Amino acid sequence: MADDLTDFATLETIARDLALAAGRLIVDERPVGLGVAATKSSATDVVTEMDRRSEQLLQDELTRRRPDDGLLGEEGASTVGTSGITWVVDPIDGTVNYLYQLPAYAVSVAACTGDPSQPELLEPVAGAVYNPITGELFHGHRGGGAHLSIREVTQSLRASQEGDLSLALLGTGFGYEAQIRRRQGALLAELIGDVRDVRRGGSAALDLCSVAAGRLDVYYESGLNPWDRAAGQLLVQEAGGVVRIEDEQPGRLMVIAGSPALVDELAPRVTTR
Ligand code: LIP
Repeated sequence: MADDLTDFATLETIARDLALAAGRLIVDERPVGLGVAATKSSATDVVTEMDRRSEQLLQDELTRRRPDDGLLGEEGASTVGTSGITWVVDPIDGTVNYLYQLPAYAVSVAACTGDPSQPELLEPVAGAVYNPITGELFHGHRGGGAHLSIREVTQSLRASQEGDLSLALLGTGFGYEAQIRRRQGALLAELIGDVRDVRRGGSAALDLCSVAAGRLDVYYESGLNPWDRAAGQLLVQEAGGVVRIEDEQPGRLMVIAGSPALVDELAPRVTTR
């Protein structure tokens, strides 16, 4: 790239446009009586027709605006590009919240560099996460900082610098498979007495944005897919937070994000599984 920051800023603008468009779609065109169109890893890992329509909109827009880029989407979109940029998108992150009409779901759009054959290792360089219910648009690019725009007002984001775990507001989430959830619940039971309190929002993308905004001091979750975390992890880093992605166990990654001190303290406690 001739001028990375300029190009990254251009990619951020595209990510913002797409997240807004897909976010408006999933609210404005949500059918009455929306049901489950399909399930994936378990009976509770649901897909709706709006997940699919949102991803189709993202794919169509990226084909139009960035025809040489690659694409990886939660609902199956998968194309290898020639530009060195791969878009990693979650058309609705927090699908269960969306299905239940809990106002904590988002469209997550990230532009990444790296080898698309190893999606877990893709590096986000620009991204946007949009909650269409609150109107919060989190966005940023590598070297450009992290920001929150609500309608026409934009503010810079700064992650927590809390150093005391006992004062930390901790976020986490759980997988869709019962046996994994039991293990994740046991881990949380070990931690809950050591922190201020716990929040489980139901959207990793929004949880990571909460870390970037200082609304959570630290967050951990295992089993996330690249599309759940790509945009949010970039925003945490651009807001002065730290993101560590380590093996919880072979083949299953753990994401820990937050203030440097808390990530250092929490990481060994959540990865010795
Ligand atoms: C969700 C994540 C959330 C996790 C859920 C689910 P989805 O993604 O954002 O953090 O706890 O189990 O994986 O399935 O709504 O795109």
